[in-house]
Amino acid sequence: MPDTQTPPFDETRRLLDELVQVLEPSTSLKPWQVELGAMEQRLSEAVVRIAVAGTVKSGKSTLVNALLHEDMLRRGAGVLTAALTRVRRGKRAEAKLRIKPRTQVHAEVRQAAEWLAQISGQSLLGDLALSRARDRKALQVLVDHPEVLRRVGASGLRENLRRLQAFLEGYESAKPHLKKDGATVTFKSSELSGHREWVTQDHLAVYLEDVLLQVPSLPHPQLELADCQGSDSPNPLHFARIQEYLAGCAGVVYVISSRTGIRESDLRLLETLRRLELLSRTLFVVNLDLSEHDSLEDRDRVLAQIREQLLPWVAPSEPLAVSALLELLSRESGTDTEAERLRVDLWRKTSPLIPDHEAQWSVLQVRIRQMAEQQELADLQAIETERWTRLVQGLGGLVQSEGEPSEAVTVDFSKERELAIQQLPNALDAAFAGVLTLWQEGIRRQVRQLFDEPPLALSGCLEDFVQDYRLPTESRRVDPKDVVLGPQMALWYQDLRQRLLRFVTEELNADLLREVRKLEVRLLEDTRKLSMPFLVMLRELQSRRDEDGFAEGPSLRLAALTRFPDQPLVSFTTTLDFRASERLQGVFLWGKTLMSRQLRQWQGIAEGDSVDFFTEAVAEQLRRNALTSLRFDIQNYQENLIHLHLLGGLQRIQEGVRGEVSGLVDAALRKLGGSSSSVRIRTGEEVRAAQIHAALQALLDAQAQTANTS
Ligand SMILES: Nc1nc2c(ncn2[C@@H]2O[C@H](COP(=O)(O)OP(=O)(O)OP(=O)(O)O)[C@@H](O)[C@H]2O)c(=O)[nH]1
Ligand SMILES: [Mg+2]
Repeated sequence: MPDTQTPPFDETRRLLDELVQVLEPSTSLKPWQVELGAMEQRLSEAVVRIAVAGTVKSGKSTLVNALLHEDMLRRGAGVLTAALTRVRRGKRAEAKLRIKPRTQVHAEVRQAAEWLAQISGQSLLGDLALSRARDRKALQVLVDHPEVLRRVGASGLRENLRRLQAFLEGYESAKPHLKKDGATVTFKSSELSGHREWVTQDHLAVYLEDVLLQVPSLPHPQLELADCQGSDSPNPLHFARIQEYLAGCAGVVYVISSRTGIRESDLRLLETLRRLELLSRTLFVVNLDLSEHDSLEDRDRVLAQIREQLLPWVAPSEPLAVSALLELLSRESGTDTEAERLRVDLWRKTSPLIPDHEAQWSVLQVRIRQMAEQQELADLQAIETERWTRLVQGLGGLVQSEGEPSEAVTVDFSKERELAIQQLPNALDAAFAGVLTLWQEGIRRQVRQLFDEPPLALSGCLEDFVQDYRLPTESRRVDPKDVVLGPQMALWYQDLRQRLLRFVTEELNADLLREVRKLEVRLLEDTRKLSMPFLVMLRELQSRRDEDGFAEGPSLRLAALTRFPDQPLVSFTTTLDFRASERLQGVFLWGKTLMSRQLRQWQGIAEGDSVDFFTEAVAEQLRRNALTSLRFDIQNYQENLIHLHLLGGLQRIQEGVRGEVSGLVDAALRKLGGSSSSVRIRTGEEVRAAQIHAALQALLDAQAQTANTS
């Protein structure tokens, strides 16, 4: 997106500062200054998100680095962290690492430890804290427990074990940054590369919530590129995070390694893109390994195969083929290894694919720019430009440099009219308040529908899944006594939970996220309808009062003005994982009582029959427990969605609209002779004022010209 679309804020601010010197001391320019700041803020916060996604080791990080012309992101990162790295443009290179809040770290440690404790038959302290050396020692004993190590293959256990190990190992380094509400660690200038250690080493990465890189070399000012984790990480939560990010994306760059082509593990990512309706905004990029393909024919064969594999998803598509590593190492980077350098030198000398790579790389850059120049952002820029025009015109009005105040400024409005205008923001508030109850009802009903009724009917799907759950087949060989007294029950519950998480991530999340986005759009539409008459009224009033007239914003601009606030959508998987360990504790204790009763009943029943009967009874009990906790999770998710996300978001939109209305009201009142007629320029400074006026006028003309030419 060209920079010229942004109004010249700096210049306007400079002129404002000069105006302060020229005008009477009693004239406050504070509101104008605040308004200008707010415009810039809104624009700087508006981003177009593009996710760089693909399976593990397809070359995503290498591609992002190549786009930045620098080895900023660590290539070949581990899989334990679920934090994706967002890259934005900043004046200076900087890495901001958000560290998880202390309570979250404790909850995660506790959750992992809980599983291990159940399995090793140990009991855990009530208030386990990483900050106590004694507790860390106890956790270490748990991690090294022979029983845990013996059963490490069980579903989900290895993941918990690795997580707990990582927390313990990284504790000393993370300790200074563990704060109640989380903390941000910033790496700048010469220390910048220090952030890599945090991202790549599991024992540090496990403490990370989120990574934000700011780099001057990002090609577009309002682009956010996200380097996602490999989509085939075995932990369903990692994939859920990727889905959550994708749900708010404008486009996707999908990286496929030419070494592997489309694999089984690509299918679920493709399916997610399809369900989120992102396939049409996905750019497929084949990362060519130049060591693998020594002729054009060979490359074309690989590309043809990939194209064919993609056919069921996107038809007909021509993936771009580039070598991210070649592109990256062709620039000065400094962190590449000797082996890499030699490899690239060899490619440069021998590979017949280089000219094509160069052409395709240019296309890739253009396509990314096109994705970034997305309508939504263009709309937002148009709105801010319109506001800025109003502001500069208003300032121009203050500087009556060319003699007499114009007719328009002195036109008299009746007091009633002025009062009516003043009342507009309050009237809008009243209108919002009036429909809020209705909205609340509507939102509640629609969120419930997602779970209870077609087309999604998620509750039914979830219940079916749980009802169909069977214990792993080897369970038949388990001695009932093991279940009651040993770790078996915990392992089974863990197994069910893991499968459920995977099912939700793969089958339900994407549909749910998409539907919630649609719900947001409908709510925006309602808000727009409601606020429209107020804005139209004010605009009309303004345009009639204003000599030059206003570039009238079509209703589309209003839709963009009331975009849903930039809040990540939380997927159901995340809620499902929340407090799972506490629930386990309850289930486990409860299960134990039940099972000991059952065991007593079976004393005396013939051996062979009892085992089958017993495992079926356990499975039934697990299913019932799981259903109870699932219903609780659904309710929890719905409440958060309704209150924190939708209603909270609506409130922020309303504040935005109200701000807009108040701004227009102020401007209208100023025109009605309020402040402008009282402004007098001090003698002797009129020449300066005339210059300022001319400068403001020139700014407006220049802006109008760029708008016409672009
Ligand atoms: N030989 C060869 N190596 C490559 C190529 N592209 C990337 N690599 C290397 O492969 C490794 C993995 O690349 P990454 O860019 O980290 O892959 P990724 O998709 O980000 O991997 P994850 O984040 O772990 O999913 C790095 O060491 C890269 O330097 C290529 O075209 N050829
Ligand atoms: Mg990577």
